[in-house]
Amino acid sequence: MEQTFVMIKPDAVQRGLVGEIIARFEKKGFTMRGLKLMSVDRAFAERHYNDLSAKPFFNILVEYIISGPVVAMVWEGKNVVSTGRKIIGATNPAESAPGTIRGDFAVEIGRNIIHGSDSVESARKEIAMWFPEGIVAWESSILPWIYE
Ligand code: DAT
Ligand code: MG
Repeated sequence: MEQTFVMIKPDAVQRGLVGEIIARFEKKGFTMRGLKLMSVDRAFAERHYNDLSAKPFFNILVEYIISGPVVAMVWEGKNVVSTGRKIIGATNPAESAPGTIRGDFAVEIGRNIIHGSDSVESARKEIAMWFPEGIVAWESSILPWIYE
């Protein structure tokens, strides 16, 4: 089963949106395999966003991610990487559709409240980096009601 890494950013933690965001993935039918509140340091945030290091907004982005605690999660399910990105919505909340997390709760690109892996390969790398201790092995008992 596919897995993705999702991070609730510091603005959403401050705004009390953690429960709402988790509920969207839960109610969809995905399985939570990892969950922790943590603060990350600059070097860690820079490594997470390594692919964007040449972008002019890189430093602002890193400052944002280290500005408060974040919630790191692993979600599992069929096509969870691409479906998770759809649940999250477009990068710029000005273009995120209503009904998506960013479309419903965010206004600006620099406060877009959530991260989700963009491919199965990035998910693998991000899960290894954010959950070096491993994720939780369990099987949801409702899977036969989600999958035919
Ligand atoms: P996403 O988070 O949708 O995967 P991304 O990986 O391209 O988007 O960029 C990572 C984050 O960087 C994004 O959530 C917000 C910020 N960002 C992206 N493009 C930006 C831009 N043009 N100006 C300011 N911040 C930007
Ligand atoms: Mg990205």
